Amino acid sequence: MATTEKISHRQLVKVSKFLSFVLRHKPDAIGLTLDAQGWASVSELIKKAPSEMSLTADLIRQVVITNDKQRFSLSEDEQRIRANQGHSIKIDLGLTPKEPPPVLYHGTATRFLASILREGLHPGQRHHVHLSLDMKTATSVGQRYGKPVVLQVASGEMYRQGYEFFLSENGVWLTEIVPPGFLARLE
Ligand code: HQG
Repeated sequence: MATTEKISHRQLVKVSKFLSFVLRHKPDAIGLTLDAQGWASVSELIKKAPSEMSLTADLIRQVVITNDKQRFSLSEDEQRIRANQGHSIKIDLGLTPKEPPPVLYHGTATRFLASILREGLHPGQRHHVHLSLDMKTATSVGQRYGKPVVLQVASGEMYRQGYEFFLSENGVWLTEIVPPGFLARLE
């Protein structure tokens, strides 16, 4: 029983990584087409996915439902799927600007700190800078690249000065850039 669960968890993670790759970064890799809002046809995705994914509509639904960060959304009729954030390809998520909480957090690795405090936060390959609502989430985001460090972002002040913020479907705050003057390092 435990083995079955383990394999199935591993399969869910494998499919989640595959979906992140094609829906956020490289639909071309399997000849998939996304529309302007980032949606892909579920049947086309199943047809074009590598056979080792053993992709089915049911497996896709399981990944969407169980995903730890709720990375994907299915359309109501379950015919289409998209990633909720994190894209490097140009798509329009159709998010409306929204007033952020007074403070947000950005987790990064210590080796990026000097550059960030000098230049501010830049989106890099992605569309937006990603900000977290709490320090715990920010710490785990930072851990992906090395020894984590958390920066506090004066999002309320930025908003008052005219910077736009968006809240993704899965609770990640997005903004275009964060100039260094709105950043403070947390110990
Ligand atoms: C850093 C994950 C030097 C920035 C997470 C980050 C997130 C700079 C890296 C989502 C810099 C970009 C996004 C500057 C920014 N100088 N380094 N001026 N400005 N950086 O992966 O925010 O699991 O593109 O600090 O949970 O780490 O994929 O962004 O370290 O929500 O769903 O450049 O990805 O979600 O890295 O992560 P990323 P991120 P998923």
